[in-house]
Amino acid sequence: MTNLTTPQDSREPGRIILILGDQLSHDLPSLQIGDPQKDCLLMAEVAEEASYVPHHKKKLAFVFSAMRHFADELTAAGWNLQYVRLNDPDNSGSLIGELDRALEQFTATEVLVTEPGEYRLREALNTWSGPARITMLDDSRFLASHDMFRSWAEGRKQLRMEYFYRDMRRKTGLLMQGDAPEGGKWNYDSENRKPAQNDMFMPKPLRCDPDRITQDVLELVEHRFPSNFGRLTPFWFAVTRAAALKALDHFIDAALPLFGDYQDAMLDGEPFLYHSLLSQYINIGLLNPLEVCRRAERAYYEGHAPLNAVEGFIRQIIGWREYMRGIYWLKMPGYTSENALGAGRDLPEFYWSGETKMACMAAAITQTRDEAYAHHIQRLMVTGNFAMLAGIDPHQVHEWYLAVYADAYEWVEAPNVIGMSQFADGGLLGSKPYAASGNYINKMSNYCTTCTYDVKQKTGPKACPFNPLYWDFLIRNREKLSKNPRLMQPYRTWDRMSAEKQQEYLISAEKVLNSL
Ligand code: FAD
Ligand code: DLZ
Ligand code: SF4
Repeated sequence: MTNLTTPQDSREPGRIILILGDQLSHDLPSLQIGDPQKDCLLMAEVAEEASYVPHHKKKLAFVFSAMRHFADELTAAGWNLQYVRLNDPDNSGSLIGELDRALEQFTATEVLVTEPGEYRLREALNTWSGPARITMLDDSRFLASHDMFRSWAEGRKQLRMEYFYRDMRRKTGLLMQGDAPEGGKWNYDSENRKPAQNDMFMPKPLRCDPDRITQDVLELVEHRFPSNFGRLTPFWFAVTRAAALKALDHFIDAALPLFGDYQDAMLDGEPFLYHSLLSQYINIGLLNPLEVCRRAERAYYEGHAPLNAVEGFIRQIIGWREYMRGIYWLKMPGYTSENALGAGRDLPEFYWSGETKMACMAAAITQTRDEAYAHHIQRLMVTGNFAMLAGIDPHQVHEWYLAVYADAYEWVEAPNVIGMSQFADGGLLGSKPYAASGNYINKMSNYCTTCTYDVKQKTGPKACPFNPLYWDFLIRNREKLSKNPRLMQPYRTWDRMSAEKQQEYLISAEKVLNSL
């Protein structure tokens, strides 16, 4: 660890450049304009960031280890860097406190920081009244600036991702032939909804052995956060850019060709399928989203992966990921407290233990506990769907997701949870709630084959809980949802049911809810 010193030979005071734990990119704007001869870098592991939600142990280890490796790279590149460890005796516990402390040691009139990803931290820095002025730079690692997104959103009745995505294709030129999309269509999702089979070859994600730095961090996390959720070991995430680039190559070679086909599939015992597991590396800054997309695009033009896979993959990154960030900054503050459906039930304890007889929920939660990972359909259609059907308080659901995934930062997690998954923003993001009965899960997975419950039974003690909860959800929210054109059909189906059948559904749902 180095201490900040004012360089002897500088005629004018340098700046302090604060690098946050998810800004581990050598092309970070503040590093690009910083001067290694004069400026000092500050990185700090602090209790406040480590505990604003009870992060998964693997997520904590990932962030701290990647921060330490990145700090070593910056020092080797000639920067004067102060790195504060979590257990340093003088650690004040917050990033603002560490900034104040650094300014006691290093004369600086300016603090340079790339805009934090989360509103909370941006506010803390913007309202800081320390002895230097803060200059906040736009985060150029995103394609759409706040202004660009705001002007795209302005005047639109509905903010549909698909149209935003097309603009991002035009802006980047990814999979474009002049003004036209490659292959003649913008979106190949209709080819991407196949269920997976047990006997398919499943590529495993690249696993990296922990080095000395990671081992120290693993000990630190176990010691400081013994009762946090999640299994700490085996720990195999990449924690450097070099290793993350290998993980990217591995995904492109082994999984991308079938990524599209099985994107929505779920299979017991196969937590990763053909997914990339790159979100934690992109979000923390080890990989640049555009370089990831260009790499996938190359695989298409070299004939290694088909268009449905490559287009689908690129859409997730330049479409959904950028769009989610745009929504977050458009709607904060206040977005994380939205609760359009007035849901108020507490998050069931089994979200932390995985102890439930519902096989799909147990699989998604135990996998989350073990890997700090679940893929999109598990997050959306299993744990998210259940929470929405059961009427769980969306803020509690939001805090759970923010804590348990290695890739979770509020700017991307909150729109996915509050908006896409819980419909708590009243439909800003989705044209209808992602509500589904057990039938959907049965179609897209093999979980139901080993479940205590029977997915075919609609009511009664053996019935799949998703079945009565689905109807209960629609009826509970009839006033708010029945005018939605995409829900007309289910409401008509309900109205055609006999009163006894309706009653059976509602009684079964009540029993499930009372047992939570
Ligand atoms: P892949 O399936 O391989 O997808 C490729 C990449 O596309 C991902 O790495 C990611 O960068 C991007 N991507 C895909 N879908 C989305 C999306 N909906 N929003 C933003 N980026 C997307 N993603 C996060 O990065 N952090 C979160 O905290 C997060 N929380 C979520 C919560 C819920 C309820 C839901 C439904 C989705 C959430 N997502 C989140 C989106 C998505 O589930 C993850 O990005 C994805 O599962 C990460 O795994 P992967 O890298 O294997 O993704
Ligand atoms: C997620 C996280 C954690 C667990 N710890 C730290 C930390 O100790 N120091 C730090 O600078 N950043 C950490 N982070 C990432 C920040 O929470 C993240 O930069 C903000 O949430 C903004 O996205
Ligand atoms: Fe999940 Fe219902 Fe299938 Fe059981 S029967 S795995 S609860 S969908």
